[in-house]
Amino acid sequence: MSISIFGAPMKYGADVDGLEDSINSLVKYNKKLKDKIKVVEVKKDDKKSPRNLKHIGIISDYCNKLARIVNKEIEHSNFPLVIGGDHSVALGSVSGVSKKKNIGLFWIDAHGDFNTDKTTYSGHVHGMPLAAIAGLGDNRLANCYYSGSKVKNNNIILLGTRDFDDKEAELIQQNNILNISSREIEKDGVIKDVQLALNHLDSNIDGIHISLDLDVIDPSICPGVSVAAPKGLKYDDVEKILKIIFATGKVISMDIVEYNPKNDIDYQTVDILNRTIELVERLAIKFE
Ligand SMILES: [Mn+2]
Repeated sequence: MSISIFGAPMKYGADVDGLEDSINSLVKYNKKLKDKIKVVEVKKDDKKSPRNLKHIGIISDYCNKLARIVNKEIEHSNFPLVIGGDHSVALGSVSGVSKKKNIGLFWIDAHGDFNTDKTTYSGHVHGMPLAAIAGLGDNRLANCYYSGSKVKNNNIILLGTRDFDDKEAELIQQNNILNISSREIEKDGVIKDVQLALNHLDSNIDGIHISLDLDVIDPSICPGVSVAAPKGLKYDDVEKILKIIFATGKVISMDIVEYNPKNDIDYQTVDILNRTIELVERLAIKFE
């Protein structure tokens, strides 16, 4: 097995500037990554889109393309690692990984990302990918790469959350998604909550995908994200979470998203991103 790292410098899901420079800034910070990362280019969006689904056309095209690329890696038994860009790209990677597979999904994020075109206030698609993965929302998202839901509701775990829209929170409850907040993790400790989450998954899953949004980490140490939310996790906790999940030997793919160099301070966030990539490279090989 080898790791294939892809750069997905998408910004349209967050509809803010800065994310388009994510991969450039990362490889400037760690020049050794330059030859390792294959960038999946984002075209310029010049089409009109509805207010509740901003840039839907370019995002759904991109996710379909990324899904094909990621699926090819899975078929070759490689480990795809997608670096964002905004979190909408995870719809592409999860769609690619989950084709013909029953996967478990860890969505490690300050937010629920469980809005649909009906519940959203902002219209930003990076707040919708997890709902789309569960088969909800606009068809262009819910039917990405292949039609229907990508992961069974009971195999989706939200971890480290603390910031939801009202209707989004309702939708998460209605769909019985296991949601473990950052406050619960602080109270219980990482080991207990991640173990609880692992026990919640089907025992016969074909693999686990981890989608790590850097905004799960406290913004005082990880400010370079698009939508910062206070009272986040310590970086140490994120490392522990990854080590415990990888130790199952079931992790087959991962995303690390939302690094926005425009909001970074003193290279804190790019350093965390770089360290996390190095950790994932070690863990993926150790537990293959
Ligand atoms: Mn997210």
